[in-house]
Amino acid sequence: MKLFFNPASPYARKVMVVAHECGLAEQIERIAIGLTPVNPNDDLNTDNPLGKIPALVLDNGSSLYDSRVIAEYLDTRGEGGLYPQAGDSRWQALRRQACADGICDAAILARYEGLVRPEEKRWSGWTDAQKNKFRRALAALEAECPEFADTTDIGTLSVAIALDYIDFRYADEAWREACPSLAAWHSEFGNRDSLRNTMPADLKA
Ligand code: 99T
Repeated sequence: MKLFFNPASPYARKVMVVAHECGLAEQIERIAIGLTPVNPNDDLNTDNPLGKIPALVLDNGSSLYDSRVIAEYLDTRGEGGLYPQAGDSRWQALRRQACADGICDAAILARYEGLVRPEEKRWSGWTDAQKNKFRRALAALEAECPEFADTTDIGTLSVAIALDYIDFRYADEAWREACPSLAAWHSEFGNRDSLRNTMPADLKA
């Protein structure tokens, strides 16, 4: 399998975390590409018409995207057990994954506003609104932290990855002060091998 990948991407990292959890990491050849919405990559566009990473090219030549689809595919193929099969725990795991991905979506949109948009067209109201989205989501995770603190599934792994992404791109964001329970959980949960082995290089101790 070939994975269009970037070390900075929290979505690509989620895929690799699941691959590690499932024992499939060695079967994935990573193809690192850099891109933004206005600097697309032709090879990637062939396999994902949306031009986003991650995209996984299977051995039969077909491709899968986005990270949620790829992660569940790997979990099924590797029998990872990261997706509760029934009941409320399934929906809470999937909803936490959506919350974590939404934190990354908002953080990336705020980042692109400063990185990609021409300076004279930038709008601080947009950036602030995106940051408010991820701050509200972090506050919600702080409130529910006792409910998921002892759980390892696609939801909690995604939350840990989103928190690392905030650290990576928004080092000045004082989320630990605002979310002490989440910070304590993150510090402990982040010791899992799958998370340690996929940490963005700039964040490694
Ligand atoms: O939007 C684009 O055209 C290029 N951006 C991406 O490909 C980002 C890279 S993270 N990926 C996604 O937005 C994928 C989201 C999708 N819902 C999924 O796979 O879950 C780059 C982060 C950074 O550089 O800081």
